[in-house]
Amino acid sequence: AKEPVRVLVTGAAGQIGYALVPMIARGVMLGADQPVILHMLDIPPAAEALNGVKMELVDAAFPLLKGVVATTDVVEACTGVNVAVMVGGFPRKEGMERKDVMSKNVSIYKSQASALEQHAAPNCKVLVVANPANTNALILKEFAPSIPAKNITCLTRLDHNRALGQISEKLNVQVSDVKNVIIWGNHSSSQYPDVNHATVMTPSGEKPVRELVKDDAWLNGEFITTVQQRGAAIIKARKLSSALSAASAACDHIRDWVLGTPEGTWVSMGVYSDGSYNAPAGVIYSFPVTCKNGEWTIVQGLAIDEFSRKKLDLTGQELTEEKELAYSCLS
Ligand code: NAX
Repeated sequence: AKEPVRVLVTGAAGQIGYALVPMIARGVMLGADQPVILHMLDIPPAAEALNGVKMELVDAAFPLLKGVVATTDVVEACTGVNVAVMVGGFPRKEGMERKDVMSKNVSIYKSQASALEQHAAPNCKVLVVANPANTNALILKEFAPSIPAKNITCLTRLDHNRALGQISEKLNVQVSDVKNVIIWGNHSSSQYPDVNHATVMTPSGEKPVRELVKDDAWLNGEFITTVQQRGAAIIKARKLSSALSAASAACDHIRDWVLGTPEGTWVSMGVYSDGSYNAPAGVIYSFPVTCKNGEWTIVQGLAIDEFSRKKLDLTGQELTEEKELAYSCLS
């Protein structure tokens, strides 16, 4: 039997946490044959709710779940974890300045970076979900210098999956037949969902999305804004932000990272930028990546047209500004 993998979920008493922990305990994240021990962290005001989640995990009698740590102590939460999914953060409240929200999250991610650096298992893989996801991940990276930069990522897979979903709805095809969309840049409304290299599997082989959709106005307009604004549309409809889709995307992200992407398929991940595609280096930027042996690699050599270039630059510029804002909160 395999050794259990320890998976940390921060903000585990929140709504994404509530959707995510049962998925992890069912093997959706790491495989149906991989036992797990869940480490759940939240803050003291949520301690009772967190304990309730722990009670439900016990009651669900998940065969793969070999243990649950539910705590408000960040050191206890981080100790020995192999995977860390960072969902906890400070939400933007009405009337709050961008700088105030950034400042709260910078201080959270700075201290959690140190705890992970000192107490997580070697080679721990980190996924930041909490917003501003890219910049929280960057702060985590900066304050955990002994964790390799390649081990720190942020979630743009939800946006990627939303783009696949929109194409599948438009063409009335199975979502599993659509692949290789790309989310470039920031997990914010400046992100650029790009279909220029995306394909659909049809009875007569793989076809470019653009050839099948035959509606460039839609692909360059409504499609992009729908994906960019989808989070807001969910809030409007549900009066709560995306949770089950976010949890599912977090599982997809870690599963593909650990177990690999299928041959010929790439996915979107926010990773530490080396300046590929002339994106700004030194920010966490979402790129198309393939994964093998537990490591991601940016897909290289894709053609970027003028329309795309502007959008890649715009979202990159926003990330550079967020980085500056985050650093100004440190001093
Ligand atoms: P909730 O407010 O329901 O849950 C957040 C939880 O984090 C709360 O239980 C809170 O007590 C806890 N928390 C706060 N500070 C903490 C700290 N220092 N340590 C540990 N836990 C702490 O929010 P939820 O809807 O679950 O969303 C969580 C985060 O995901 C938000 O930042 C949200 O903006 C972000 N999202 C990111 C997405 C992405 O694709 N990257 C999509 C979904 C989501 O909007």
